[in-house]
Amino acid sequence: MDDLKSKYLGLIADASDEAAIEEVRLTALGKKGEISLAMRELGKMTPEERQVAGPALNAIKDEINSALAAKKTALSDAALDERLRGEWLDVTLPSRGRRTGSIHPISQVTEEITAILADMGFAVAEGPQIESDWYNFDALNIPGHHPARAEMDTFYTHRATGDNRPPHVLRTHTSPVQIRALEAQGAPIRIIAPGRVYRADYDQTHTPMFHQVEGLAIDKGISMANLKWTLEELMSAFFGTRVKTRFRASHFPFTEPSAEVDIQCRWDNGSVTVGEGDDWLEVLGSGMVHPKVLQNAGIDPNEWQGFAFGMGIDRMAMLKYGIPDLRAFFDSDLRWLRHYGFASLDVPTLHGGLSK
Ligand code: 2U9
Repeated sequence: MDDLKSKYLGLIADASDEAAIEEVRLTALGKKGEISLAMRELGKMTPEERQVAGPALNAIKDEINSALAAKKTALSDAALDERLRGEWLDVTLPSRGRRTGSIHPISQVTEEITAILADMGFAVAEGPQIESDWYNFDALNIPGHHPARAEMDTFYTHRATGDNRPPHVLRTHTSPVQIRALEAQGAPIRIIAPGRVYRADYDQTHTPMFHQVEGLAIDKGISMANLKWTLEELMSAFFGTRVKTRFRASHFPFTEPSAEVDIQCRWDNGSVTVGEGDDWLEVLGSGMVHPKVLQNAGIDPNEWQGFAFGMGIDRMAMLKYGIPDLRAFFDSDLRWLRHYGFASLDVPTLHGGLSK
């Protein structure tokens, strides 16, 4: 009995992994294990012999079982220790610096202009960038022979042969958004439409995609005086200083009368300062909405009238933040974006400041 016991305790001590332990267990205590077979022999013994051998075998069985369990625990503790030694981590080390992204100047300026006009009661309207001829041109009183409709300036969608649906255009201004909103909501209305627009033009001062904000206010008794105040306030709030404006008579198909709006500025050796000096810079188009445009949107021009205006966001961003090259806006150059970008949590508001 003692030999049996020391044999298995020795085997257990020598076992180096779980598989080896299991093998020892089967050899000793499995169905055909040595201890199990010995226990079966108990039946053939005399009662006296059995009284001695029974408890002794049971004691060996218990001892082997607890030696197996202890060895298993020891092995898994050792494995865990080994793993912890390999996966050791110094949590007191300083963290790695993480690059933060930045808000593009065009997004920033869109938010700034939106904050100023929202404070005056204008709501933001949005619409599709692929438009029908009707919403982009006809509804705005832009006739079929107008140069803006020439294929040279406008991106037309391509149609497969046999597709007879009328072609669409990439919107050339955000005015169709306002026609749709006016048609859907009726008058009175005060909305602005910021967004991407497309014109087939590419040089120093033009990119085929650029950004506009247009505004529209329709009510009873709206005049050019309301328009002039709104734009002067907008420019002063945007540039953060009192900015004089100058209205020059102009012509657009969708407004009558129409005016181009200049802001006061000064040029010194190639760079421009807004709100000072005796020079003028054209930044806005505007006018009283043409009666035909109101009619096209289902509004009675004898009852309602109002003003509209439009400006290029990209140009406003260049002016305010001294960005010299328009095309750099769309180069996705990370160094440029880090230099001209804005902190993502500095959301422009009138109370918090439009920009830091
Ligand atoms: C409706 C009626 C009238 C919007 C207007 C302009 C004048 C204008 C240009 C400024 C620079 C476009 O980005 S730019 O090239 N815009 O001169 N836009 S009035 O008139 C509207 C709009 C909607 C229903």
